[in-house]
Amino acid sequence: MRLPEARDEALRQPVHDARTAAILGIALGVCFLTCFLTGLYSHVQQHPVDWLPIPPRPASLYRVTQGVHVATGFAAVPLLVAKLWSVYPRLFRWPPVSGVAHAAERLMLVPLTFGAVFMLFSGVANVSRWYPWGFYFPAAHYWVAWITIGGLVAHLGAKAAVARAALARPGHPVAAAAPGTLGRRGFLGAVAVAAGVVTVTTAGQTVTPLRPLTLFAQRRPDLGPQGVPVNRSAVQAGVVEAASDAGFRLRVTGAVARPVELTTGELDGLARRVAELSIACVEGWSASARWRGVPIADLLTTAGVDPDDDVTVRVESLQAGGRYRASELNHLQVRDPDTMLAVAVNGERLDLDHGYPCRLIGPNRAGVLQTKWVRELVVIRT
Ligand SMILES: Nc1nc2c(c(=O)[nH]1)N[C@H]1C(S)=C(S)[C@@H](COP(=O)(O)O)O[C@H]1N2
Ligand SMILES: [Mo]
Repeated sequence: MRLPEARDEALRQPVHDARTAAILGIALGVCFLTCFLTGLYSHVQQHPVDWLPIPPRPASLYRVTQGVHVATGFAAVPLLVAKLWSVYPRLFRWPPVSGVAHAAERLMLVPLTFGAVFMLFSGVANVSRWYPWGFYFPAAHYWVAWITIGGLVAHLGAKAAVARAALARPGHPVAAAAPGTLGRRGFLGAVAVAAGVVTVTTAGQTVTPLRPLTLFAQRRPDLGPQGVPVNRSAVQAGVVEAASDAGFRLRVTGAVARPVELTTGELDGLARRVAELSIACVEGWSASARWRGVPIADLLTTAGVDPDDDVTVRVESLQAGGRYRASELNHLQVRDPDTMLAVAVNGERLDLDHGYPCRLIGPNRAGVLQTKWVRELVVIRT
């Protein structure tokens, strides 16, 4: 069979018709937009902007948004494969374009398709801690997201009318599948099952009841010292010696009336605040634990700073290098009594791998911002 006939024959199959493409497009669009918005939130957590300070409440917001981000990203993989399968015969239409507007519309499919494939591939690889590339993942993942969403919006605009018409018709006049091939229902059903299975086996890393089903998750949230996974160990961070040094002092410096220095024992004596808070990693796993620590606001008061003044705090780790050796607390987070330097977790002294002698833990913060092995709080007046 020659190509045009093969194409026309394929397009008559319900799995390749406009109705199937529209249904898959809607499912994929919902996944992508949800993934995009939760991704933007994660970006603003990690790259704070002055006009939109991240509030510390609700405490578990980031845990939910990032869980949804990773789950919708994973669910989109089978949906995208199905969508590309459904529309690929259209690639061979002849002539390829029927005018300038149509040419522009088809051209926008290039950033949309490559962007979508890149986003899902890089996201899944990142969650699997596989980095087969030379670029910095968060920056690439962020910028290609805008390109992809741009392509998606253009595509939605171009296809809205066609999709609406295809959905309004109850079925294609020639909707019967060729013998031995899948009909629309069978195909969409299989795709839905695949997306569901992928979601359920991924979400276990953050939704406790699904934990036994965890398959596509790199972390079981309950594995690790003190029932919390470890992202970077003390050995990997090169802090074993500094963190175990009996001469350790936590320092509060910067715009303070009285600089403060506290020994590990003094910190422990001040650590009377207990809160149930979660570590919610950008990679989608999360784990809740009971932390005991000293509220940052108390440490500021000791240093002669009124935490109700507009101050931010830079939290510095003993770790010498690495991207996550420091983080910032905005003025809202500084005032929250549960934003603290923890010295104990789940009733035990903090494990070296969880940040002994003390680590930052606060409500509604991305895991990367929960700095471990804290040595200094630098107060900044805004
Ligand atoms: N100093 C330092 N703190 C750090 C990190 C790091 O690499 N160095 N990793 C962060 C990341 S990415 C996460 S998810 C949490 C994990 O904390 P945990 O290992 O106690 O679970 O610690 C954060 N704090
Ligand atoms: Mo993380």
